[in-house]
Amino acid sequence: MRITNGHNLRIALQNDGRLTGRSLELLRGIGLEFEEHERRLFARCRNADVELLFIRDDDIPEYVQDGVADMGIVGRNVVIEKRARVDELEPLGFGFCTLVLAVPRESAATAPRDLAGRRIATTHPVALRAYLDREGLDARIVEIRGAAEVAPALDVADAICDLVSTGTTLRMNDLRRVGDLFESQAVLVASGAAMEDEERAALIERLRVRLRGLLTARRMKYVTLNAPRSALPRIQEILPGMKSPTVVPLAEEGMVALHAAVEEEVFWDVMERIKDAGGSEILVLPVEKVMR
Ligand code: PRT
Ligand code: ZN
Repeated sequence: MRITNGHNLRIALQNDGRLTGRSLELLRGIGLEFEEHERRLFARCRNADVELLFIRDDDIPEYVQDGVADMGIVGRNVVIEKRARVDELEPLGFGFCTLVLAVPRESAATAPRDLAGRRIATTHPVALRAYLDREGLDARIVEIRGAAEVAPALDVADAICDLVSTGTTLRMNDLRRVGDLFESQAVLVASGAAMEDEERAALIERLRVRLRGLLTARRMKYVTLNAPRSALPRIQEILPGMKSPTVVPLAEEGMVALHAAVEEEVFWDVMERIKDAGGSEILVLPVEKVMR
């Protein structure tokens, strides 16, 4: 399907970083076709009136706020740090991390309050300031650009406030987590101006609906199975979710085939109970494959 309404919609993405690959993959997943070339600022979509703009992630919130781009994909931590006035439309389920406070392993500090009067190095001074004010904690913020984790070893700071995902960086630098500020992930944001423009808002809404559908599909598995008709009420009770399953009669007398979508988190539990209830020939497919 061609998405076009005569209005150019511009989406800002990180040009080269942690979020780039998954952002592009998500946009392709909702049917946008484009070729991105390294170090190019723009990419046009072949099948939609959409243009991609590749920039540093730090610039994305402001560009979207000012309407230079209509939408963006960026870490929520960056939106917070830039104090950008943008509409957050959807969390995207990748780029998960937590902004934390950490101290050298040998430090006596065990909680954020122990950092009163201390120096904290961070690339997130705005978020840290807000946190310290909220907690009534008086500490000195040492704003840095690069790797915060080396600041204590260089005696530039007594603690750091940095993003953590696996925790490897903290461990490798002999740092210990003493408090969390907030959790973050990649989010889809839109500019207020674009949302007020009827045509652009309509296109944004279409892309958002597709994204939501794709993200939901990724959390689901599609199941087909056979069962005696007599087991149907029991199986329908076990199958949680979306809608009632599709039921198709089979050539074999008294047998039916069922099709249903099941959430990934409860999937194995549900499958075991369905087997106990008489289900057989269970076949599982990722919903995404079925969608296409
Ligand atoms: O060049 P540009 O400015 O565009 O990129 P950048 O270097 O500023 O950002 P980049 O690509 O490193 O991160 C982009 C976004 O990814 C961040 O804004 C976060 O929203 C998200 N993200 C998710 C992370 C991490 N996880 C993460 N672990 N960003 C940074 N880190 C760093 C962290 O700062 C620390 O140095 O990774 C280290 C810790 O990782 P672990 O796995 O060892 O805990
Ligand atoms: Zn950056």
